[in-house]
Amino acid sequence: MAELSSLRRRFLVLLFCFFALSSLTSETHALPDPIQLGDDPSRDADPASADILKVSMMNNGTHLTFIIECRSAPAPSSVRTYRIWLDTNENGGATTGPYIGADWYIQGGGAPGLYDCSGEESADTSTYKASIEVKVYGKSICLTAGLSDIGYPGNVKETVGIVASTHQPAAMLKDRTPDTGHYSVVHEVIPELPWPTPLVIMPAIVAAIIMIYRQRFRHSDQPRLRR
Ligand SMILES: [Ca+2]
Ligand SMILES: [Ca+2]
Repeated sequence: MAELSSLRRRFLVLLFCFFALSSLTSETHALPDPIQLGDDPSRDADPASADILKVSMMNNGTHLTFIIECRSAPAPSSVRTYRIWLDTNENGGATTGPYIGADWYIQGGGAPGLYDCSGEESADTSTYKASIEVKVYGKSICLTAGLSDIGYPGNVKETVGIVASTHQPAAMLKDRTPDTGHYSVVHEVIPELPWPTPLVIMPAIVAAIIMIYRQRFRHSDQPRLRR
């Protein structure tokens, strides 16, 4: 009977470890703390859902995520888009648009995706490069693109230029941050959590959990000599 109870507990431990591992895997993919790139004035654009207040970025070593916070919940649609412009190459880049010199833009709304705008006359003639992930949380929209899709690390210069913008209707500029110029992020900041790291960390954490529970069960499985 005691053995059956012990087996049941061990089964529960394995179940717990499975869920802990699942949770860690998804957290590691989402995760690191955002780096705030800058604030933008409130009410310098209408509607509120296209008025940028703040832009941040984070990465997990394989993907870059940009978070654009607006005055009200972002609403990407066929007529309202949210873009992150990246200047990653030393030469060339867009010749028109909110960020002249940008090589890429990541777009939420419209036809979402990563677009190559290097050397294009207009952002509207840019070339679709890869799919992205678009999510809206409260008043923020998160745009996630693969680092390898922008040519990282080989084709990314030492300092990357970044601009966030909103457009409505179609490609007409609504808001831009910063209002002039661009944010700069050093190349070395991009990979914060290189991919092999989770492979080392996760098994170590799971092993620690198993050891702790084994210790506890060993104690509780011992026969009680007295009350
Ligand atoms: Ca604004
Ligand atoms: Ca602005």
